[in-house]
Amino acid sequence: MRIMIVGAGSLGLLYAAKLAALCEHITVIARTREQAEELTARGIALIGADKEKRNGNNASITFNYYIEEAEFTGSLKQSYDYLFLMVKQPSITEKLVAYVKAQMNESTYLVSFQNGIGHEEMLKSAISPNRLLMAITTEGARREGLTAVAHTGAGTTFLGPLNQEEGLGQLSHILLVELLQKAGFQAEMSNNMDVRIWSKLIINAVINPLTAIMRVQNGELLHSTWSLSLMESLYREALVLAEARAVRLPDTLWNTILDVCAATAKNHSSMLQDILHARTTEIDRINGSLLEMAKSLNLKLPTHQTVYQIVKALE
Ligand code: KPL
Repeated sequence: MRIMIVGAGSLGLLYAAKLAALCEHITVIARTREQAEELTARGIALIGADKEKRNGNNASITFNYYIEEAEFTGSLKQSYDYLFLMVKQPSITEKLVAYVKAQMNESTYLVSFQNGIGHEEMLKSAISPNRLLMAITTEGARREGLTAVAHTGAGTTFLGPLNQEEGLGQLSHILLVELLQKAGFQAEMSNNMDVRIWSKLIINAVINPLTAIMRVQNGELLHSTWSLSLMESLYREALVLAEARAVRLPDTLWNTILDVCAATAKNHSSMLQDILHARTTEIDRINGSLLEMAKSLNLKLPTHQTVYQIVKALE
């Protein structure tokens, strides 16, 4: 299989390192020339649960970079079966979407891995819905420097079409799921990605801002009654909103949130990583999206409003 991964952050490097030995070819697109050159010189080092740093077999990976400022006019040089879009949600700009589109041919599928909601509209306006898959993952990963990534917690990856009507008829994706499983990821096809996206939105809306504000690893949230009660308030407020929008969430979602904290106990959430590196966070697309939806329904989400304002101040 031939895969392009756009985004050389923690998830992009994790997936590239684990898939390298199983794919005919992988191209990783970094944001800067410096990172692409470092990766070309050193390859990706994967730090496993045992904290050992291993330089994998990167022979099948090439590294390149995307210049955000430049108008993209290049044409497709390689053909890919899948293009994994693994940049943070705020980086999905019209220019990036045009770049991504130019890397696809009529048989390439785009798999979009983001937290939050909102980006799917921009993708849908440029990429045919039958070429678009959404992915939701709870894998925990932390980038260390430009070329190393620590796998800080095993999670699950769900993939599926954006529109339920497209169903699971696309048997070809079974090969992708099997490939991910062979690489060591727990992966599944899903035909209710809307529910998965909402569930992940709530998981992130509960875990990410609190870890960013408290500057703690995900597991720490489980160790104090007051962080647990804040988590519960965030969860309950989000549930009221989901109900008002007739989104049917699994009854087990609260336990899933606790399980994600435990499974990624040593992880710095992506929002904490952004705050620590003075980057824009995804708060607008996570708690901010919930607040926008609540406003249009005349609902109040006071705990979300508070964490939103604190994270904005930290940004
Ligand atoms: O998705 C995550 C994130 O950090 O954005 C979790 C699952 C919370 C893992 O840290």
